[in-house]
Amino acid sequence: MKLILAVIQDQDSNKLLKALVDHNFRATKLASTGGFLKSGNTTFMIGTEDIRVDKALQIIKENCQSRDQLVAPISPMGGNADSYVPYPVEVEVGGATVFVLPIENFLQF
Ligand code: 2BA
Repeated sequence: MKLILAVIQDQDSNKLLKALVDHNFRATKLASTGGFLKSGNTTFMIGTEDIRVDKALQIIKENCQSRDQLVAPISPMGGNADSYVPYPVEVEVGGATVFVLPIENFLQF
């Protein structure tokens, strides 16, 4: 069994959740925050059998798209000086950042 952790953009989360449930995957949706943009994103936890991992990855790939996002200058008053960016920068935020982890035990009580 594997645990898939997928960090995706909020805009894709409902579509992805529906597609996963339609394909009989069990998933948990968590509200998360990206360390770089410091804005909200969504993390999915999907526990599944090894043989279904590729199907889950395919569904994630098909339902999550990358987008360019403009990062506004951050006031040095609002954050620490290390992260101060004096001008707007555009970053491409990926459709999904995915980790596949082995599961030692899966228990439900
Ligand atoms: P954020 O950390 O908010 O990063 C958003 C996007 O900003 C990234 O998109 C990347 O294009 C850019 N970025 C991140 N760190 C950067 C840096 N030090 N310098 C320049 N640009 C930088 P993605 O790479 O597609 O990542 C999207 C989100 O996935 C991230 O949001 C973070 O929440 C998560 N993520 C990405 N890599 C991760 C990792 N190795 N571990 C844990 N979470 C990760």
